[in-house]
Amino acid sequence: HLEQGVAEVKLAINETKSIKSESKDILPFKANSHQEPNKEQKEPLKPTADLRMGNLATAVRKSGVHKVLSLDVTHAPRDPNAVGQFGRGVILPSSEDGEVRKRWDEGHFNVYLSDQIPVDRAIPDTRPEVCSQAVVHDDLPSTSVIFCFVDEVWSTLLRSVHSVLNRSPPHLLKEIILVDDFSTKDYLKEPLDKYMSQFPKVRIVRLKERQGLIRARLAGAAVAKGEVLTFLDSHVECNVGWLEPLLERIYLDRRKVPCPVIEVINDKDMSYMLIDNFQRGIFKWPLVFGWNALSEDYIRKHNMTVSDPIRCPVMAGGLFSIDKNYFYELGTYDSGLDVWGGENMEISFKIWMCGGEIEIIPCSRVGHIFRGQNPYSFPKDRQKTVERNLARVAEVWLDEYKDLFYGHGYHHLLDRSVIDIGNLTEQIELRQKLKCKNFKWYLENVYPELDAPLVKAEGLVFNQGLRKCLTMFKGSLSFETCDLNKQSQHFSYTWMRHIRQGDLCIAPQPNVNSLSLVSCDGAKPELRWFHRSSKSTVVDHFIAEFVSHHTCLEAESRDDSLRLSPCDSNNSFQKWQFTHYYVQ
Ligand code: LR7
Ligand code: MN
Repeated sequence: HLEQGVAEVKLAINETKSIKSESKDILPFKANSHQEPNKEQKEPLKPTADLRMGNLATAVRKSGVHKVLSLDVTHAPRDPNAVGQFGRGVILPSSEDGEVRKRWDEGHFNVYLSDQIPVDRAIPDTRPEVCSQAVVHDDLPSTSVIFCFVDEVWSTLLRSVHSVLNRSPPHLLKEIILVDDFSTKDYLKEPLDKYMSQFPKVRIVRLKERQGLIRARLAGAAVAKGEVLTFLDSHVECNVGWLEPLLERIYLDRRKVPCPVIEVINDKDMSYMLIDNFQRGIFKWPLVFGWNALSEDYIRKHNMTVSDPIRCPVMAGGLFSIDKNYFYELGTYDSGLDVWGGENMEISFKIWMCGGEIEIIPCSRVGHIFRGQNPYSFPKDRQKTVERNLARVAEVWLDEYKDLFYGHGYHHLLDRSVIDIGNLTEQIELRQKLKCKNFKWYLENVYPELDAPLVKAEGLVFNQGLRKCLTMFKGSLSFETCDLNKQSQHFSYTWMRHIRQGDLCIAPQPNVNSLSLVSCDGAKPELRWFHRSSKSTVVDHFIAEFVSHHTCLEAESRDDSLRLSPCDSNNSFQKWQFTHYYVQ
């Protein structure tokens, strides 16, 4: 789509002499190499003049293209010998182990070490080589960068902010919005206000009570003035040239939602580690996010190079840009999601199913500290919070596939008298209003690799002892000679672990040792039968777990009826087999 030729990008520079760029040919100013050590280096947490990049340059907006501006004052940093400089890992003497341990829990990473590393340290430019030569449009939209945080560590919060200030073309960075999600730490109050007051582009929004990251991000979005919203976690380091490739994708199509490659800042030695190419965001059941390398086949088939955008079924959640108006058209996040978790699934399904696309942009790279644990407390139980969020997502977006979610260990969430997932009317109406596609479409078009059979097994239910098949006739159960043509012999074994035909499910009646048919209801644990539904096991029991782990479904040879009996691994009348099994 790009026009050829490099148009002028006129940059008006202040007296500040702190830009060092690789692409000197398009930057009409002299780069300063910064070799002299800075006097202030002993106090790494204090800002220096060269960090004040706020109004460094204003570009003339013209419709043309230019090479990605590799703005990076820190390529030649103030103090090349500083701790952790250039993204190097640091091994502290073991005599400091105690200090490291003492401060670890403040952030669940090496806070003691982080505090010694300059807030504007240089990191290696890990982009694929072609990225510095790539061109982007001159008239890209501007962005508001939104960091929400609760009790973030001072040095990592500052490093996040400085990496944005230093490595974003000023004319594209409208503002940085820090949303304080009701932090408890004093240093995040006046000291933070004071520190940030040096940077005209930084605004702080304070929430009056703990909202969680979803509603905190929404509070930031509500006051944002940029054309694009860029969300980042508050312990990141944006790499050289990170912003323009993201904005370029939105410029080309406002329904694209680009994410940077998320690289790793090591939680122990704080080194900046590059990650493998061709990784995409995926999920497995029950909606568990993960990374997955594109297959050789896929790469070959699509002729992909290392710098091509990678389509992602889901995003990790923390780092992405989105056209602000588009974000609102999509109805933002489900604001009923609490604290942490699941919102990445929600926004991903919403984007794909309602006409957008999620991509990872290899030329845009941001380091993130992956922590083993959340370093803040949850207002309610962590596990319950995440489960509830995921159940909301499943109910709104997964259609008939929601059984796969519940069926992977979340059966208990169906009992709404125990778990209140809140009102979903607004979300369901939104999906209708936006005329979003269904989840089947998503699976077929966006994530065909996902294994998502609607039931675990189906077909005839053969009893090994009787050598006959289960039959439902006029509301009762019996056995007949197996016949695939008879619908009365077709059952399925579902993710709810029901033995089901139509809307009827087989229910144990422990008092009379027999079985009945009742209407299926996922919330009723008594309808669940444990059956090893594996393609490799030929026949197996149906254990009525709710009655007892040792009670099994048995065929009665005398009158072709069904009964409950103590499980016996040698009794062939307790062994059953469906025609088809879909689960490994
Ligand atoms: O109540 C809260 N209020 C907040 O403001 C809880 C958190 N937060 C802030 C927090 O300070 C941080 O800046 O929200 C941000 C994200 O929280 P993290 O860093 O504890 O989350 P995470 O990195 O462990 O988890 C990932 O999944 C989350 C699910 O809700 C969010 O989407 C995070 O943004 C997301 N992080 C990433 O995508 C980075 C890469 C991780 C991976 C894979
Ligand atoms: Mn994080």
